[in-house]
Amino acid sequence: MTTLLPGPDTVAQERRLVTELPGPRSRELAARRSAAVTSAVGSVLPVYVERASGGVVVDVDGNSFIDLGSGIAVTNVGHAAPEVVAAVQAQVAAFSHTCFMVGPYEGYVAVAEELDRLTPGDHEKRSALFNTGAEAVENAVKVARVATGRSAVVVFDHAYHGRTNLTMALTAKNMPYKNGFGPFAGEVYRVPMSYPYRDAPGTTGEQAAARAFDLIETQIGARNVAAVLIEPIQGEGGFVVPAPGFLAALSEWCRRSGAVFIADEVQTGFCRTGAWFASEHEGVVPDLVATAKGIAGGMPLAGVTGRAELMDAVHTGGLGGTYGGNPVACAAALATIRTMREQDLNAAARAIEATMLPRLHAIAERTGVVGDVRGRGAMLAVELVEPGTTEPDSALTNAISKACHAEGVITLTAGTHSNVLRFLPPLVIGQDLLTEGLDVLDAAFDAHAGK
Ligand code: PLZ
Repeated sequence: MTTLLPGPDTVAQERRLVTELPGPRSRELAARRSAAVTSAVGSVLPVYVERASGGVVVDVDGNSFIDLGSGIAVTNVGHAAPEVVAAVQAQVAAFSHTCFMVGPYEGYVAVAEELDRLTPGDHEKRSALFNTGAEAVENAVKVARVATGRSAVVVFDHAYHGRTNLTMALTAKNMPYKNGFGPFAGEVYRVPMSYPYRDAPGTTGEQAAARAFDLIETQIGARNVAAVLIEPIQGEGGFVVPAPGFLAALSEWCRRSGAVFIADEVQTGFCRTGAWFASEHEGVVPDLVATAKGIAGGMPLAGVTGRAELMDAVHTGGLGGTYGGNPVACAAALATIRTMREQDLNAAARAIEATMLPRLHAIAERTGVVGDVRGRGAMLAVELVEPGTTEPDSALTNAISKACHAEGVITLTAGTHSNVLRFLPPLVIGQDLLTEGLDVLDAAFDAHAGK
């Protein structure tokens, strides 16, 4: 009953292409897919996955890819992390579902304890568990509205918060997330983000925040604001790191105005940036934190954690869901967090930054097509522009990303203008594998933007 699935020890940690891409079995699956799966759901890679382990993903034709995407910042502990696999197997054999709202169990409580401990601030906290990042964000807004008795939610340019009706409204980018899907939820107000690369040179975090406050105060009214919601480093929006002081100024404004400061740490959380949560880099203590993705090593789980008096302001039964805090997902989360502690994956993320940043800066200098290199820890990106300008170059971004895929390296793009190449390697990725991935990236830049 406790047989382990193949882990990092049994799947070679290597890049190895043995067929053309996509290979014959992937092509067969693509044909079946187009006859069975809606074209409304897209995929980045042209190949179909058979297994994954540590820092590699193996396709159905036996091609092995270096993963610099972690399934969009999810498998921070690596694919098929042994402790997570064992915990899931044990839990699924014991019981896989009762519904916490029907028959509660320890795993949910233990995950809440971990979240209450790990999220910034040593105040009294409470947590609730859900399935997806969008659900977590949406529930954080529900809590903020009940706790304040107010309705307005302030969000930022380039923000991404999900695909449900409320979170589409909270998300900035029209295509592909919102186009045609309205009408959207009301009482959502968007203000400018601090975006050091694109703001006037020298704009401080405080100045960028003042620009937002002026709009909030003139167009919404501070006393109508239930919450200010922000990703401490924007994810889908292009790994935008706000200027120092921006987040702290927002948090302070919320405190003064009686609004709830919500950090969407769905993509930044769980060691991704070299800290448990990205808010910590700015010394910011959010009132509520939304988590998902990296929390459970690939199982669907999400959380809202925050000040006890806010979380407990909601009437009993007001938050929940059939699967929220599923026992198998909770077991995976506890094993994931244990692995992160034992292997010090915050240090691993910082080591990845130390390896990658100089390489990304070298690409910027060599090619002249990179306007900005940014990010923290193992959440790094380059923003591609036409040489000598700040004009976004999405075609080049796409070409380089595809060239990496063709050579067996999984890369992702991001950005309002789709001109950001982003890197989110599993934090357990070996140094050799990472270096090889960067060599492939170098070659892709040289082939498409070489001088
Ligand atoms: N908040 C900050 O990054 C999910 C979206 C991929 P879900 N990001 C990946 C896509 O195109 O759908 C995300 C995020 C931040 C919320 C979410 C939403 O998390 O688990 O996808 O609902």
